[in-house]
Amino acid sequence: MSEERQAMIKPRISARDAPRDVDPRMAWGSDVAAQVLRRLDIPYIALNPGASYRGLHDSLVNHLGNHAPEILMCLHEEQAVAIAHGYAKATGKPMAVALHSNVGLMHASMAIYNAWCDRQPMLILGATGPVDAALRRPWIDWIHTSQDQGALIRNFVKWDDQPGSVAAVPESMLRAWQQTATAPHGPVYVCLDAAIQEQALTEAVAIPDPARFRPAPASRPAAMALREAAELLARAARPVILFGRGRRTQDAWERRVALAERLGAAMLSDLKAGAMVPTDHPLHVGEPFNQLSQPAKAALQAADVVLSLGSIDLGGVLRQAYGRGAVPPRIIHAGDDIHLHNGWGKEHMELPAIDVHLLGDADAAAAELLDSLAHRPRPLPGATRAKEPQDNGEQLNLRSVALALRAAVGEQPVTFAALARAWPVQLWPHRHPLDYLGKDGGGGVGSGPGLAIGAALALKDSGRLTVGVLGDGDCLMSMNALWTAARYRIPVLFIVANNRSYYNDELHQEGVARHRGRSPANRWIGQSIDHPAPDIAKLAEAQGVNGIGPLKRAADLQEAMRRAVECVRAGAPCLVDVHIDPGHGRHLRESMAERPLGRKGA
Ligand SMILES: Cc1ncc(C[n+]2csc(CCOP(=O)(O)OP(=O)(O)O)c2C)c(N)n1
Ligand SMILES: [Mg+2]
Repeated sequence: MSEERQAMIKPRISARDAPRDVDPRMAWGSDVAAQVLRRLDIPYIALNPGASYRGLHDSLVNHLGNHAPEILMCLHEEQAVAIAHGYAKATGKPMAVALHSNVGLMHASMAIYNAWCDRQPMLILGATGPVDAALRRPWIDWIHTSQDQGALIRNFVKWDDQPGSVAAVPESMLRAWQQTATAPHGPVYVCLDAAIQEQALTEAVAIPDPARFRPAPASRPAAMALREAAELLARAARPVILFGRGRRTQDAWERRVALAERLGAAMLSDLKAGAMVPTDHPLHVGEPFNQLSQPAKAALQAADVVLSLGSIDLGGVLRQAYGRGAVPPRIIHAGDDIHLHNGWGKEHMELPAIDVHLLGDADAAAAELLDSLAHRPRPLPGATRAKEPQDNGEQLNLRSVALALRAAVGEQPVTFAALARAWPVQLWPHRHPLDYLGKDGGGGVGSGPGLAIGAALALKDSGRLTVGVLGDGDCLMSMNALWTAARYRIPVLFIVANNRSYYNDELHQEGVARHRGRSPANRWIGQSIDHPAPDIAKLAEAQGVNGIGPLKRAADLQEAMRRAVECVRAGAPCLVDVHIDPGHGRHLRESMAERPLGRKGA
């Protein structure tokens, strides 16, 4: 690769981290791995250091010059993976992560599980102490070597490998890349033996041109199934489209909307998947759901054909709408997720009855159906647009936080990279594929800060403002992710919906107590994060992130949000800690009261 080509790849995010005296000669085993990363155009590698990959670390710094890829240092491996996850959500592209042998991988495993359940790509490089026992240093190399490291995470990565020689490294990494970048996506793991990394090269190692190992294009569902689906939809009187996982591109967005409009179909979108269609479109029913809303249930109960485009939990949606026993309408499902179901995890969800299976890319299916279906004019139902909200200026809740943020942001587009429970989505409709990136996939609390940082890193030059609305429990679990945002000046706004509680679980305790005829009054014990309430703004400040709060009065919201948005627009991260009253978890509380042992939340 020419010097100009290398310089073109990506701007540095930290000029401070440019090393001196770079050695461009490829002379060590790990130089080969580093060169493959560069040729794959991977812009960043998030890591927490460890001696098991000191060879690779040296190659990234002293051979590549800490550029293309550039190191993003993290204070915990879980954050490194969550950042790569957020980056993938925003771009659809894999970043790299480097993880120390077994212990680093153990720390990272929850975040890998989240990325796996969210079907996001990333290339994870791990390491082990020398496989050859004769090369191990006493003690430390023995506790940091294990027989089959991939086994720790094999159940929730798409592919893993441990190349047995330097010469085998390029193929292993190219295959990993091809696997992670080919749909359906998932993280991949390549474990580099420390001895192989530290081996001096005795002969040139050829690195094949990655252009010849590209991921396959998205797969088009079978023509026969597409015809069958089109026929069903053409005859449908009351079709409903369930939008699940899809591409975050304007093209794909427009085709989804055009398909719904062509069919006059009701649109339902899923909070887990993120923005897939405009949530204030006249055909859109209710708010994006986590659990089905009443209007969504009613639309499904009235439907004669349901088209699922990448639905994450089709079986669960059908169960909620029709119960056991009732006969659901004809079901068409487009998606390729089935290729990842391995039986270890149950993230495939309940098995849905499917009449027409469009096995392949859901957006490709939407495009094909759009081409083959004639326009059938149908009156559009009245818009479910929310009334323009008024802020009475008195209550401090997520609604007033959302209104204050919106006033501060004005016309600038916002990307919500994480949304705390009970965020009033209806006040802030999704109108662009990057408006909301969906949930964390695996329900692993502690994901929010890293996801927001990764998305903000990806979007820093896009003109969008990246916001992570985090629960206090979520934020506190991964507070040290913020240091990375400060260190690399990643412009991200964290808003902490701080109810001083693991409130989701408080509600579970209330439900269980009621079910057992016991006192719900004790629900807060072992759940409340109060007395003392951690000062989250100070925890941010302590790591170099501007911290505002804790805000306890609605009257202070406007000014706080104005300052916060100004700070992020100037290129720096900022956190606003808002002490909200958990009362607006009302929906959840009511439904728990209806079904005391309902499995709400994780
Ligand atoms: C790693 C992990 N630990 C514990 C849980 C169980 N859990 C689910 S939601 C939740 C509460 C999260 O608290 P917070 O982020 O403050 O949100 P809140 O429910 O208060 O809105 C907990 C502890 C989990 N899902 N993941
Ligand atoms: Mg909380």
